[in-house]
Amino acid sequence: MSDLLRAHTAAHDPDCIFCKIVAKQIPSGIVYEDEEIFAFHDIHPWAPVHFLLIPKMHIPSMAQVGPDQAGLLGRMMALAPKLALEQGCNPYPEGGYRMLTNTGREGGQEVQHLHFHVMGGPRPWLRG
Ligand code: IU
Repeated sequence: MSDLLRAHTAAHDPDCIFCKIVAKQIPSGIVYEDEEIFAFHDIHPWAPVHFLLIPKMHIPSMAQVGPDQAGLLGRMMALAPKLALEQGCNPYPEGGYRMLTNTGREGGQEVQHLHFHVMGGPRPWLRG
């Protein structure tokens, strides 16, 4: 782990709502779970399919990510198309999905635990 990430990261932040979701202290619509990755339905979906893909480890945002997290992030990116199809997104290229992450206040980030929005399904959507 990089010094930067160590300085900003604990495995679990007791005050973080997404850490509580990962720990199942707060219920969620679970889409996927393995040792290091968790996915659940967004409570306020913007699209017919809208789930959040997160690391179980408490990483506040992309601003704390460095080369040591490349493997984890790669596994998350590679998982997204599989989960998107399982959740009802139509196949590429007519279907597909949108994946985005907000970073920091000016980037529109509201929850300070790294998360990727995965959205898809027939348009139009609420946003974009
Ligand atoms: P943002 O990128 O930090 O702005 O997105 C946070 C998302 O987390 C937003 O779409 C919320 O609807 C979603 N969310 C959730 O699914 N469950 C929760 O308990 C909370 C937020 I708090």
